[in-house]
Amino acid sequence: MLKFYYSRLSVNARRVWVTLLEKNLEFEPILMKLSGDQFQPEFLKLNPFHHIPVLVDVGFSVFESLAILDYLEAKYPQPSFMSSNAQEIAKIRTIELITVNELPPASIVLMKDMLEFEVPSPQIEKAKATMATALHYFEANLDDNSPYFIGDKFTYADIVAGTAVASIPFLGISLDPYIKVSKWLDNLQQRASWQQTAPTPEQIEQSKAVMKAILQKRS
Ligand SMILES: N[C@@H](CCC(=O)N[C@@H](CS)C(=O)NCC(=O)O)C(=O)O
Repeated sequence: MLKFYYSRLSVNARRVWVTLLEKNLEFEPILMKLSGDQFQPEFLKLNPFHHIPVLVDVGFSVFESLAILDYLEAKYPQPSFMSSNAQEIAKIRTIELITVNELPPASIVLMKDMLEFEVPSPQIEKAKATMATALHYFEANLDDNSPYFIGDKFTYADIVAGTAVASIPFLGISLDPYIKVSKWLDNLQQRASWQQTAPTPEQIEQSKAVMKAILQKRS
């Protein structure tokens, strides 16, 4: 059976978790405490960079969330969340890569500010501007008459961007000015996979100390 190493609050893990559920795959969830489990020698054999998520499929292990999604799509193609149309593939990949390349550095700055680290205000303004650019881009790529980025087809663009955008309000940024993004997120939140993987307010509160320790270690 598939083994999925994850943590409840990880956006990087949530995109894999949603995909496993949406593909109706059976898996063993292995909950990691990021206060230290990721540095255990057995885990470092799976990912020497000490990050979750990790997926192990009968002895074959993959880390890096987008590589895991590629693996799941190739090995378990039905239902598919990719397209075979060139323009749609480009659009899906662009949205995935904006999400994983642009949002995390900005999120870390905003999280540090929220957790009362001393962050210079130009850095905070830059992080907010990056968030706004990404949200404007998503808004411009959604359509009033379709539920998803690729019309009626639910794809990795929705899974990857949707699980990340859902966490943006916790960083103190309102999604209200982004009407289409808000409606799209409401659609996604109707899905069982979203509801099953959403962190509770208590879990978010409890995770703050762990996040603070990880950020202190990194800086
Ligand atoms: N690029 C990686 C990022 C993974 C990542 O940063 N995971 C965080 C949790 S969201 C983690 O494991 N942090 C613990 C650590 O680095 O020690 C991916 O997409 O899988």
